[in-house]
Amino acid sequence: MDRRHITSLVAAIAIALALYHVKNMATAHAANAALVKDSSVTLKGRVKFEGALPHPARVTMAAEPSCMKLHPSGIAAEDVVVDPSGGLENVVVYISDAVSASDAPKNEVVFEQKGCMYHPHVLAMQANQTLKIINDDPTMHNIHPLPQNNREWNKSQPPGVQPVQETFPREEVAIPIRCNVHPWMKGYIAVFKHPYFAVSGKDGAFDIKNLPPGSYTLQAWHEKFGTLTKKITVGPEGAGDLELVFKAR
Ligand SMILES: [Cu+2]
Repeated sequence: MDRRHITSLVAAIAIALALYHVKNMATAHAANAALVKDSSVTLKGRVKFEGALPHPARVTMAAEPSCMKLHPSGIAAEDVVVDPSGGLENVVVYISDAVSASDAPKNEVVFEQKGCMYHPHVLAMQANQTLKIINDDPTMHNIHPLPQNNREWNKSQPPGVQPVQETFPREEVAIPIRCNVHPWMKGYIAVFKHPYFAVSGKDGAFDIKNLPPGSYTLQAWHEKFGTLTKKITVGPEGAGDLELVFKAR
């Protein structure tokens, strides 16, 4: 083997070693990324109400015959919805620390006008995520968000037209939504720049997914009962079964 061949051989070995090193680095990096992703947990809990409940309000739709036809004997207002075990529905539960913002998910969230009520009554979404508003009723609605930290608008939506598509660019808990035609229609939309939020279901249960372990401030917002704050520590197993209790004042 002459000197030229030896030089080429040494160069080839050096390149192979370098490639091997790069490959190892990439594997280690991927493993770290997987570790960070896999160590995130689901925060689970329940929101409850304790004490004497406010008198249940009813909505009557006498002012609008087409709505009245759908609910001839009226309908229970949705401002306070508590199940027999005390579970409080429609509470926005979220991490309130300044965690870094993340891109809006590609999927849209749907807010429906059906039976002259809003479905869901309380919606939570990410900033800049697409909000699709549907009118399922045979009557015209006029959807009117009343934000403090976003742009106010209102749009008429006659029956059978295309859904309204909108976004809210800034965080806000929560934006009241009203209908300029039907004063009993009340809903709320909470907007977050991160994905760590949930709305409590019928039994008051909530879960917040993919939360990295750490110390956080958890808040719960209800349209009538205000805001609760709780400091939590999320370990590799989560934070146990959290209970957030609103008490009668
Ligand atoms: Cu309406």
